[in-house]
Amino acid sequence: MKRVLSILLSIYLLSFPASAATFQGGVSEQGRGSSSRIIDKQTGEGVGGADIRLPKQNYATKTDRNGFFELDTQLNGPSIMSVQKPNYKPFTMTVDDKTFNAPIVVGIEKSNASGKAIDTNMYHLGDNSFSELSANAGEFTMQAIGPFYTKRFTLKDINIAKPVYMVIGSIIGIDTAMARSMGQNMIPNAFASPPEVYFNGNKISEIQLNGDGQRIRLPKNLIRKNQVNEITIKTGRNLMQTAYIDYDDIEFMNIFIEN
Ligand SMILES: [Ca+2]
Repeated sequence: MKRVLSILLSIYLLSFPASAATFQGGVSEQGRGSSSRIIDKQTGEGVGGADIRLPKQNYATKTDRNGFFELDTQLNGPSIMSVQKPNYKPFTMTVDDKTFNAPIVVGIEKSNASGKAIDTNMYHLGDNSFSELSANAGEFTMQAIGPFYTKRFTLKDINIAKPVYMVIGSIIGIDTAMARSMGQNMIPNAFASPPEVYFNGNKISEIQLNGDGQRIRLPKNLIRKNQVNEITIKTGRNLMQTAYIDYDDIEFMNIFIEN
């Protein structure tokens, strides 16, 4: 038995070179395998028949029965890639034209009671007017729904004694001064105020940077257990434009609650 286990372990290690790590639930750790693949984070086995989507490119594909996939589409600038499979937590990550220069390995997790999906759709906030140098450069196929997004949901089966987080799977297009200083956009002389997050009518956070798996703690005193709760995400404005209101055009996808 021990021998079988050690052989299995060697096979596992062989299939993952020492330098390779996997993308872990929203944390953008760079992973490099021999071919792009979706695996089960716990077992390391390929996940077949997973849906892979790039909503901005209006592109969709599926993994083969061993979890391998190829993206046959052009990426101009950052884009959100989603991976969905029944019984697994919806997963998103930000990709760009460099991501697939070498194949990647993405680990997805079985869904459990600690994660609750609120909204797995992709949304574009703003006014469809943006600079080619912004953090969201590239073609928009989605029309903006306006400057804010609101979602109502019931918080059932949560343990208030433990921290409760709202997680945004992926967000792109934020043009704050901080995003610019981090090299996330190249606009030389314009920047925007950060998107604001409201929970049950109270401002609880500002989002300064683009990225995956951003967790925002929901203040305990604001949580309405077993009742309807409401989150609102309001995009920022271009602070250099005073003649008219120019909302920052951002896109986000996959909102869930972690407890
Ligand atoms: Ca705009």
